Amino acid sequence: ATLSLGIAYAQSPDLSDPPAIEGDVVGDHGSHTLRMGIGLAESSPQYLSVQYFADILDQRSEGRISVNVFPNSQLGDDVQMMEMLQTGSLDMTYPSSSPATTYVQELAVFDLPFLLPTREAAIAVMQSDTAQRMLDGFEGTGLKALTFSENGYRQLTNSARPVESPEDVAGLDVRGLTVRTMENPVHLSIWETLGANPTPMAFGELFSAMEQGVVDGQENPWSTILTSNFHEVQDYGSETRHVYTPFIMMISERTWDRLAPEYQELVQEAARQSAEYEIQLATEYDDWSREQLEERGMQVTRLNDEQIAAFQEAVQPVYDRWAPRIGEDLIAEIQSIVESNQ
Ligand code: TK8
Repeated sequence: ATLSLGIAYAQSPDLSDPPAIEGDVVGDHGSHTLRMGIGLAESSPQYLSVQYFADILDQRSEGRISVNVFPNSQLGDDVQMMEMLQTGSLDMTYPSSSPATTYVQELAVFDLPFLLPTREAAIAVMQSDTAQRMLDGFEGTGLKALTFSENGYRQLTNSARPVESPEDVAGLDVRGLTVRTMENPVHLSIWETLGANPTPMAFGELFSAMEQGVVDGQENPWSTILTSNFHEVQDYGSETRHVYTPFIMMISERTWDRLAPEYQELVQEAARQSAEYEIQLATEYDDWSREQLEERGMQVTRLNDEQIAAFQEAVQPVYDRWAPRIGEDLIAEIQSIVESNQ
């Protein structure tokens, strides 16, 4: 976009091309058009990788399986679209893991703050048997979970003040920040514990809620903040990296059951390949997006180790409260994957 000042901003970082599509063409088992709704914009890693998913299916089925993608939450938010998959009124969606905890409670482990310290560790966890068990946990819900991919490290933005400590969130002489959270109890607990006024809300309603001052802030990865134009309504950002949340690509069980086994295999394989590509794009987008946000006028605070530690300490009650419910064994399992993949 060219602003009136004449500044032309880059629309995306130098992105890797999608890997060449390999593998045989599958047999003719009839034609299918899969409608997929996603929350994010056309410029997001999520959308770009879904295009690759569609290309794989198109090429390897010789055009018999096509995917129509509806971005920008236009068909509904994560919660609504998962319900649409259950009833069969939508074929596919790609929500965050956090609102999907209503189906598979174990997924809430990803909502625990500061659990996954590096992207390498996060990827190892997403590719682990433990993670596969969570995907398998959807069986019988009407949703078939195909793969994890990266939503990413979440960062706090707001329109009220720079934030570099939990005290800045809570506000000492001023009121605590009103922060939109995903529809998930652990996230609610994180922001309550930090002294904010958490307000769970659908992602699709967030921009106008910030624009109208219904909430002061929100938290999402830099790439989402940029590709959703949140900088237009958020002056301050803080690199809190307080939680790493994945996406889960899903297909309606009704749709799945209508696909021939060879088509099912192809869809599963394409989902995995596109997830790998998505993770790569999300990685390429991450720091670049923060820089772009700064260029576009957002005041971004980088937190040093000590400042991060202060947040980590402040949210300890979230662990105390949630660890027993999420499962100490599961948390230990995740921690051991983290330790061997630092
Ligand atoms: C998009 C959502 C979004 C998530 C959120 O459908 O709600 O904040 O991070 O990206 O899944």
